[in-house]
Amino acid sequence: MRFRIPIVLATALVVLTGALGAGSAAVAAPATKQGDVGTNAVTRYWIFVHTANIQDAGTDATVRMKVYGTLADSPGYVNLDNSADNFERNSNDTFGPFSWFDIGRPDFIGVYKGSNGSEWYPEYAMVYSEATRIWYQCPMNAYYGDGEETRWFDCP
Ligand SMILES: [Ca+2]
Ligand SMILES: [Ca+2]
Repeated sequence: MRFRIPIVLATALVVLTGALGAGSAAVAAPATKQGDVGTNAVTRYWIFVHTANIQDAGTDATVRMKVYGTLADSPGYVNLDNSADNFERNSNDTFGPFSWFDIGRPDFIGVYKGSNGSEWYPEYAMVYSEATRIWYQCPMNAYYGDGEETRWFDCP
């Protein structure tokens, strides 16, 4: 009799621990939140950038973008480059397709500019989802200097 209570308590603890473990596993299982590349169906995305039509707006620097969605994020910063001379004054550059796990609705973007080119003045970016067939608008109107810099913009 004298060992019965501790054994019951130990059993209760094991059950409780098991329940807690199962609970956190259930919460963690759907990897569909910001900070994650997600596990949903793969969708193709396109990225469009308009560089402003003002003096010295263009650059030859490296530009990379990360898209933060309501369900997940793009897998890191993707390099924005194609065969054209990109990010010149008043230019429209389209990049893609990029195959990512569904990020949901684009919430905001992070845009990196390298120091290997002059200043840059992008006016806006758009992210297109082939799943929803919507161009999501991300106003920028930002001035990047000669140096390396990352800035973030809402896609309201
Ligand atoms: Ca250029
Ligand atoms: Ca290029």
